[in-house]
Amino acid sequence: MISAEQIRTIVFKEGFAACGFSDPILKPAYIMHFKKWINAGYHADMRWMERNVEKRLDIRKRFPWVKSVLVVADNYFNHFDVPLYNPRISRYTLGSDYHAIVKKKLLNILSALEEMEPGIIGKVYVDTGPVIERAFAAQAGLGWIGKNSSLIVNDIGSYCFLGVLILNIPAKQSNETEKLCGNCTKCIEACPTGAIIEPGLIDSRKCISYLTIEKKGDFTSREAQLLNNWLFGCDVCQECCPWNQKWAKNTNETKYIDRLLLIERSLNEWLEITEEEFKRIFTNSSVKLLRFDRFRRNLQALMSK
Ligand code: B12
Ligand code: SF4
Ligand code: SF4
Repeated sequence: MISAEQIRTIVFKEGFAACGFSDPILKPAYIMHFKKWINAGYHADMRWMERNVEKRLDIRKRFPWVKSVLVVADNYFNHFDVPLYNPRISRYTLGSDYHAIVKKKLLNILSALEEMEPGIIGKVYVDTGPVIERAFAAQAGLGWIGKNSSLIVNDIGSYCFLGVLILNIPAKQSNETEKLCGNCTKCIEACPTGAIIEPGLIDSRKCISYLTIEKKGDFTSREAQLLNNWLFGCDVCQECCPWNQKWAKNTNETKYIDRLLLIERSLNEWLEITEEEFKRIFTNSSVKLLRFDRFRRNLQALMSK
């Protein structure tokens, strides 16, 4: 039987910053938290979050063979000075599509495990699957969930992507780590739109990340006022976090920063971009789902401020 230590060695060889094992069963507090979020309508128009809720809350319903969940974190941080007047672009959108990058590395891990132990079954998810990744990451001891609802990985911070490998082999659940937010409320105070309703509970309808990337159709005049100069995504509740200021270090994965020069563009330069150029810049980027019409909508909102 492969040991957890052997798996960890393979994981770190793939370049991940942290990993851990979780039991497939989520603790009741995480289940309650999710139900509270969805029942309040905080998922906005992300209707896919309403589907398969029972399967999302209990992955054994979809994968009856599951015995453990390997959770990984991939650091995407890169230090840069924020140009003062340009439209802001969140760090996670400055590189190539993380879904593909993290997925490929997890599939490499699965292949290595299959070679070592025939009969292993695994299923990889990065972001888009019916899995509450942050809850598994916390259970797997990677870090703690901050009041901004991000998973803050010990010694790394929260600028990291998560991915899971659902496995049919048992592994002892790592210990959950101590929550280090303490009395700090910086993220709640810094959020420009008041989207952090209470610690860990985000109202997507007010969240700039949702509005700029996920929301379909036009903005209401109220929504257009909320962008606070963000063109794609929003990092305010991470930038203000003392743990990111202390721990964040540059990623070794150059693909996560291969569009870094985009932060240099002024609003006027963005406005000149044609649909063809837009496609060229953002093909295989993490914002590939953002269509040109939504990009133009975001720009219009920034112009109207
Ligand atoms: C829907 C979604 C969004 C929505 C809603 C975000 C939200 N906070 O719910 C929107 C579009 C707004 C969004 C924004 C962002 N997202 Co997003 N998103 C997701 C997605 C697909 C599902 C999240 C979800 O289930 N939300 C519902 C809520 C209730 O669940 P949750 O926040 O994950 O919280 C669970 C636990 O953390 C826990 N919990 C949290 N707080 C507390 C407090 C208490 C007291 C308790 C008991 C439990 C608890 O309970 C919850 C349920 O189990 C995940 C991928 C995935 N499949 O998990 C990525 C994911 C969470 N997003 C990610 C990222 C990077 C972002 C952004 C930083 C992008 C950006 N820069 O613009 C922002 C951050 C905004 C924010 N403050 O959360 C990463 C997070 C990485 C990390 N280190 O945490 C993920 C994991 C994608 C990935 N694979 O890397 N996102
Ligand atoms: S991503 Fe921005 S808008 Fe959303 S909760 Fe964080 S600070 Fe608020
Ligand atoms: S800013 Fe403060 S409260 Fe918010 S996540 Fe960071 S440590 Fe926690």
